[in-house]
Amino acid sequence: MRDSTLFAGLTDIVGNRHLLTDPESLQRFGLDRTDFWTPKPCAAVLPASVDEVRDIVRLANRHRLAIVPSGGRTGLSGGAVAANGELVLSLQRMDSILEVDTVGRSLRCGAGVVTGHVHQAARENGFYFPVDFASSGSSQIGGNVATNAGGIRVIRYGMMRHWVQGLKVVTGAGDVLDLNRGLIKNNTGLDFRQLFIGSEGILGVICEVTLGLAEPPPPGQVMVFGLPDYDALMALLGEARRQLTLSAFEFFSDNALGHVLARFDLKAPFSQRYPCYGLLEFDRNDDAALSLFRYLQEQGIRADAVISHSDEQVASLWALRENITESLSARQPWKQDIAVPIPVVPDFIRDVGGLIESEYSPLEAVWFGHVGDGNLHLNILKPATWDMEDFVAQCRRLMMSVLEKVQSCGGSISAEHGVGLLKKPFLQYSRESAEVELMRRVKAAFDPAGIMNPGKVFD
Ligand code: 2HG
Ligand code: ZN
Repeated sequence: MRDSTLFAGLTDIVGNRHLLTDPESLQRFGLDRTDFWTPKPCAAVLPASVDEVRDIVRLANRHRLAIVPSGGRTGLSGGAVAANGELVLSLQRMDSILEVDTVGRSLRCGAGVVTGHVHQAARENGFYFPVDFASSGSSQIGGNVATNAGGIRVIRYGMMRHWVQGLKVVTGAGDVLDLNRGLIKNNTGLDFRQLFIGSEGILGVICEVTLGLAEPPPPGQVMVFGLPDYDALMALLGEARRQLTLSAFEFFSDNALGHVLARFDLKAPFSQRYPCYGLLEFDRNDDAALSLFRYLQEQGIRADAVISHSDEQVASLWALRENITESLSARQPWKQDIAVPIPVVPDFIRDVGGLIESEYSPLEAVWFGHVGDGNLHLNILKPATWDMEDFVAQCRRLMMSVLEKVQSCGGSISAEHGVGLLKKPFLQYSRESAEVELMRRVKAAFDPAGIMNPGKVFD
């Protein structure tokens, strides 16, 4: 009975065509890029305006119906999973660039705009939007804000938070708030815009976003180094920051490269293999790049390097790094997205790698990520013969040890992917119980009925 009045109400708001209940849609809208849950939303609703979002949230409050806000569903922590009969509220029809202010250097758009379209709109207007990652062709700006997305250029440009100048949101109570209105300066008490950035849908629905735009960077160059160990990688990072204007400093382990080369038709960077690789992007500077290589030689580090001389070479070197996630997906990896203080990186990888080899064989650990930010992606691959249940049990046991190490070195259990469902059981390794209690109270202030993405981040 509830369903028929509810669905009639939703249809009144968005029209018949934009309320989806067929099995294929429920499957598609109920999942992000995680493999561990079975999608089971009651429906997916696709509003086209802030007013429609507001009306849906108010209706859901009356029906005590949980809402899962949904962007491009490229998340890796289960933040957009709907496995409990929730209503998925997709922003995909709110996909317009609403305004580009070329004097104030900002862009206002619907939350459903694909990240890559923001890059393109910025470029067409003579600017640059620097938050970028492998999934930018399908992720959406609202989801990027809700997860405070990071990606490959954080070392120079910071995370999404750095670029958000304004947000139009509908709170869980159904109020429309225009947060900061795109202003650069606005010291008028608590800045709720900041609370919504990284909130993973638990406070309300992000409907519109105003983003700052950057000056386009000078022409860039990419260099990949083959290195003997992680100490050499960190020596390279220190010197590269002295000599070059870096926009990315990434790394990957040799088995990560092996998976990419096995899956994609790409050329290995060197004739021999190295235990790890550093990928640097920087403002073109051939002399400094050469002197960086000489520096490694002077330090007695046996390294190899390749440098790009064309846009095609830039793309093919980046492909070695950006295709790692895709190359591993068939192995249903258990993903960790850890932040540690930069000086700790070599010992951390050695200790955790050693633990996995000695106590968790045949689990395979693949390391890569944004090492210039202290952000390590650890993917544990499921052995083909194991069933999922055994694999998850082993990974959870392993994660206890890994996350104890993260905690003891002052790191974070989620550098950029968020907590969602996947890391909820481990939140106490990064946040005090007093902090989690405060989060609960903040959520209750914005979402008194507790309908917004319940069960995500904390219970
Ligand atoms: C990346 O840096 C993404 O490529 C995905 O954050 C990381 O697949 C992963 O674990
Ligand atoms: Zn990443």
